[in-house]
Parts: sequence; C-alpha cells; structure tokens
Amino acid sequence: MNIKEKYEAAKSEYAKWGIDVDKVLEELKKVKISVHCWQGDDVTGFEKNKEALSGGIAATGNYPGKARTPEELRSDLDKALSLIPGKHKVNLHAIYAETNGEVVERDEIKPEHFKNWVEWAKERGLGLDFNPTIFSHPKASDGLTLSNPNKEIRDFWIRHCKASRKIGEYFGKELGQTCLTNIWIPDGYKDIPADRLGPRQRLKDSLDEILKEDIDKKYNLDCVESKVFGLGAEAYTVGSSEFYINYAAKNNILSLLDTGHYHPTEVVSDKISAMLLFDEKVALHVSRPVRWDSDHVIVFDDELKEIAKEIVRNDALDRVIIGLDFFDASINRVAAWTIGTRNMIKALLFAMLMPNKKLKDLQDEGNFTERLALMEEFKTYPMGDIWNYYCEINNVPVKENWLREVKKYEEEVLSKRK
Ligand code: RNT
Ligand code: ZN
Repeated sequence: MNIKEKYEAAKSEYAKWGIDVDKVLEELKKVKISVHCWQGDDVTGFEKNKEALSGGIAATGNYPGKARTPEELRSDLDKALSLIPGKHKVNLHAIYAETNGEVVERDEIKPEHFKNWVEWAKERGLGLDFNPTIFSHPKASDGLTLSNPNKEIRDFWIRHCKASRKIGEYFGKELGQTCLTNIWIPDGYKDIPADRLGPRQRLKDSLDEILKEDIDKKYNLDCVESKVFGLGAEAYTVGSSEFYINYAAKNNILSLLDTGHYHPTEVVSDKISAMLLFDEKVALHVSRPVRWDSDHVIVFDDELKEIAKEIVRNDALDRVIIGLDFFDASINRVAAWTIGTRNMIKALLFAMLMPNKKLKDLQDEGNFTERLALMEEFKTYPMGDIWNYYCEINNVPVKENWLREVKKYEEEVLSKRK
C-alpha cells in the first residue's frame, strides 16, 4: 500500500468514531508554531560586542556548524522550515538585530535593524515574534535587570523593552500577523533574600512604565514569562508565576507558561484550562526540562501530548499561542528544530484524532473504566499513516526521510563553517 492507500485505511478507522480526518488536516494546516531562532546559534546573537550567555540558562554541547551570521541563520531556518509541514512564525530576540557592524546599545535598537528579517519573512509568508534580550549583557551581570535597585540600570532595561515593543508593532504592521513580544528576565537571588517584596515592587513599576504606550493589539501583543529558578538564582525569582499571572490579568496582557519553569511534578498541561477560563489568550514556550530547565529538544512524550490535548479539546487552537523554546548545542541544530517542531505538530494531530467528545461524556457519566480503556486504545491507532500523508500533501519529507536532507545540508553547508 502506498501512503495514500494507508491514509484511506487509517481514515476509516477514525471515521468509525466520528472523526473526520480530512477536516482535521485542514484545521491542522491553519496552526502556526512560533519557531525560536535561537536554536540555530546557541542563543548567541549578532551583537558586535557580544557577551557570553548569561541569565542562568545554558546551551551545552559543541556540535559543529552553528550559524554565525544572519544569512547563515536564515539559511538554516529555511532548511528546517522546508522539512516541517505548514506555514509558521519565527521568534526573534533583540540580539539578532543587524546593525551593519556598528555597536548599537540595546536601548537604541530600532525597526530598521530588523528589516532584513522582515523582508525574509515577507517573501516566505512567515510571521515574526519578538523578545527583548535582558541577559548576556554587562548591565545584567549581577542578575538583576528590571528589578535592579539601581534606577539607572532599571531605566536602561525599561528603554530596551519599550524599543522592543515598537519592533513588535513594526513586525505586526509589515507582515499582517500579530507579533507576540515576550518579556523574560533572569532576576533573582542565589541565596535567601532579606526582602522579597522590594524587587517585585520594582519589577511591577518597571512593567507599568514599559507598557505605558498604547500599541494596537492588532500589531503587537505583550506577554510576560515567569520562572521558578535559574542557575545562580536558586533561592528566589522575582518574576514568579504568581507575580506574572496576577500582573498579566490586571493589565490585560498575556501570560506565557514555559514548560521548564515549574517545580518538577507540576505540569503546564494542567494549567492551560485554568488560564483559559480567565484570559482570552495564553502563550506557551514548549520545552523539555530534564532534571532542571535544561531546554532539551521536545520529544513526542506524554506531557507534549497532554498539552496538545488541552489545546484541542478546549477548542483553543486560536487562543493558545504555541512557541518553542529549546536549545541543544550537542546535535545538528537544523535537525533539532525539525525534530522539535514536527513533534509539536504531530502532538496536535494526535490530539485532534482522539474521540474527545466521547471521552468527555464518559467522564461526566462517571464511566472511568471506558474513559481509560479508550484513551489507551487510541494510543496505538494508525496515527502515523495520517501524519505521513499530511507530510506528503504539504510537500515535506515523509517519515525519517527528512534526515537525508539534513545530512546533505550538513555536508554541503554546515561542515564548511569553521
Ligand atoms: C529562560 C526562558 C527564556 C529563554 C529565551 C532565550 O529560562 O525560558 O524564554 O529561554 O528567551
Ligand atoms: Zn522560555
């Protein structure tokens, strides 16, 4: 049987449960994943005076071929995107500005420094998202930025965030797709604080100042990303979950939940429904924490599937903004993007191919036996045949065939970077 025939056979299995697979594939095609550019160069960026990665995060490994220039990064992204079904967005950080070899301070970045990115995105019909970069900088060397007791430092980062929102607005206007501008700061203390309130008060005031200017939500949406701890900030994180969820709710901006930013038995999949009851939209950084916030490439594991199920069965594909956040420097970086992004899409497909209405009814009837039985049986339904067909009709390699493309690219392009 060829791919199409296998698809037809699988489709009829799902049809028995009232699942219209053709319609599912149409819906899936509309979903945009925000693919983070920083997997391509280990969160280095292109600043003239770049500093080592800081902020309590780390990209470990020294796999050859990392992108060193904007052209290389865009070429690598092009390669990865050509292996991923669908049309997506690319998520940039301020350190990916192009300043023509000039030193441009972070509080002076302007839309013009991203015009190459915009042109590139426009040609490909991609959207762009944005992040101020509030780490890897001398003014973040003590690990305190928007909450720093020193007003000059706080003001510097406030100006950087204001400049970032203008870049977000520019992306939104130019590309006709709303940009999500996400603020994450590393602020915290290694050891037991003597004052927990003060830094949070300062962070709150800084955010108020950053958000003062009204920017049309059609172009730019603001969001804030919380965290539980980072390397060097083990005892206290200023921008904790409670802090930001309350801040976002009161100020009508978005919360961003990163799957690596909670205590180890806490899962983001369980948080989505709670957020959806109170917020119009919620943003995600889908990542894979291994023993800590290690930002491993996401795999097709239970939590990824559970997150996808929560988005799909709560009918929230247009309310949950799905971004990725992993950076593994120990494997081919184009492969990392491809594996992770394909997995995200695959997980959504898996969730769309579940008899979600039936399972919900079983739960309400108290029929937990059948609920569990069906959930388990659906794990081995022929979803792979649907996925393969989806890849085929979207003109991307089927199954592991994408790996050949990556190997070829490695031979011809990546291995030449010394
Ligand atoms: C850090 C946060 C943040 C970064 C990126 C590079 O813990 O997850 O989102 O990973 O902004
Ligand atoms: Zn994140």
